[in-house]
Amino acid sequence: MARRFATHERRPTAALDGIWDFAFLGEADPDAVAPDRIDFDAVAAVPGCFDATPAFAGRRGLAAYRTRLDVEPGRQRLVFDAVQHWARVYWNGDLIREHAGGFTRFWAETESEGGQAEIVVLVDNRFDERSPLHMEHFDWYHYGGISRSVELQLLGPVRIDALRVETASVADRRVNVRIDYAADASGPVPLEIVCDGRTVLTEDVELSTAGSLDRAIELPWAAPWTPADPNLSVLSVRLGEDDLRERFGLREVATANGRITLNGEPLTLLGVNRHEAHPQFGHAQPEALLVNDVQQLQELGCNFVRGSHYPLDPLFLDLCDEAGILVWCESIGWQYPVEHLTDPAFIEAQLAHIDEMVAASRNHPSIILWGILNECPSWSEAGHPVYERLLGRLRELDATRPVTYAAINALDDKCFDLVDVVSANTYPGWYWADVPDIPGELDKIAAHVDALGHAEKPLIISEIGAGAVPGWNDSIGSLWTEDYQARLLDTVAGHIIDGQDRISGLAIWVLGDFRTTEQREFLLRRPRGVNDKGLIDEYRRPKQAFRTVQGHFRRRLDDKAFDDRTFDDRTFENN
Ligand code: ADA
Repeated sequence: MARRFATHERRPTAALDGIWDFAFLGEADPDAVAPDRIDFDAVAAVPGCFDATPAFAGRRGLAAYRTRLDVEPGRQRLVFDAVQHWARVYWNGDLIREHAGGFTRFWAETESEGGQAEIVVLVDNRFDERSPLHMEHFDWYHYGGISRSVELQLLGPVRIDALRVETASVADRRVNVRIDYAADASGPVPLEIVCDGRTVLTEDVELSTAGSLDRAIELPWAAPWTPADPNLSVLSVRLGEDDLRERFGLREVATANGRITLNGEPLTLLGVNRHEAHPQFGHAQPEALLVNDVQQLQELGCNFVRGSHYPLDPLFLDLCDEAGILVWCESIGWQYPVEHLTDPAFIEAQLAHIDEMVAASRNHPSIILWGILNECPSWSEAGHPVYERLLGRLRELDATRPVTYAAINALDDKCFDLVDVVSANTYPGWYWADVPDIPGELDKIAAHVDALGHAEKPLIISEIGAGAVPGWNDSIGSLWTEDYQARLLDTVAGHIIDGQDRISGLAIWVLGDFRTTEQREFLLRRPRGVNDKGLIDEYRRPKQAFRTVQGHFRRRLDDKAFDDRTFDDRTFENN
């Protein structure tokens, strides 16, 4: 896949990225479409979003992608890093996989006798019961297409399906490794683990037809991963004739005395939210754009980015690992109504999506926090069990990271008892109140959270911001001007950094402008059809506020004493 390291050295893999045949089928019902009867009259880039291209701009409906290639005989695995947002995969006319939900990796498998293979993928970007995670009213435009890389892998009789590397102890340079495998037959095979080019384990293991192998590994040479010194290691596992490689960093995340800590050091998180969207590429982020975004985060002086509001591109996470940028990784969500949230089909789809998110991204050291359900009904009694279930799933999957969600109204929230980190979205000075009220509004949230008995939990302002039409100013600094946005964010950053010490994280809304939903009521509140609370516009050109925020963030990052305030270290414990 498009990563910063090879995930396989032994397993034969072929990148399928490139130009595929394409057909837009519009209103067609996928059940009524025969893959061999499609008239492929156009082409599309993979990865790419068809509705961001001039020929199919803004089209919503069913689309078909096709590619052909020669394959060796054997078990084939097609790996999709993301398809927006419903997919059905055919191999030489046979249906081999259906998948609902964008932004996460899934795979489709089949046996082949070899020779030419024709792969057809039906892709649907409509809002219907097939795609319970995606809703039209979300405040972003749902682009459709095969939006991330596709790879074909040839599998042998033993398959490594997942490799998890968790830091057991930074001090002892020890990690726990779990290898999930499947095998055609039980029996002994060699296991070899190599880390950073050094063989750390060789043995023969007795496999069953599916299972996990757990090993503890010491890496005395490895240096810890920190934002200032993001040291990375690559672990290669060979099992029988198969292999899998993952990159990781030695680091421990914890919470203590109202702060998130990394390797025992309390963190102050200063950053932004980030959508993966571009007017020309939709949710498909060209590599150059990902590099651009990371450079702009660094230029801004960020040490933190919240992936709003879905799992981010694995390559972006690789770049954050290398840049030492701390990441909040969250499952898809945006103000689902209560009835939706409590629908069993929705809950099942969220659980599957969370499983895929964690499986695809758990080894990134940059991810320090898992999140779910942005601005959903955590204010309702009915929401509580749903939050409990989904946060519980995250904890089951990964006991090493704290969990959170962004609350829409912290003063009315009912689920803060369920999280390790309290996070509040708030828009004083924009949707209500005035700029001078902002410090008081933020302090009110902090006091409320403490009064609820959560003073020990870290508190993050997970969204705050103002709209600014790029290039727009007037003589009085009114709403929608760059002046107003800069003034508001100056007050926010000034207060959080210098005016208080309870809130230890800030994610400004938002790094870049992005297109919003086509729903009329939204468009009336979003000039240009764009959510323009970006510090940069949708083409990444800085607005005035970029420099204002940069002044605050850079000053803080340069002030080494700021994070040296001492707190007792307490390893994060799952409850
Ligand atoms: C919310 C939401 C964001 C965005 C923002 C805004 O906080 O979480 O996705 O819609 O409001 O711009 O109003």
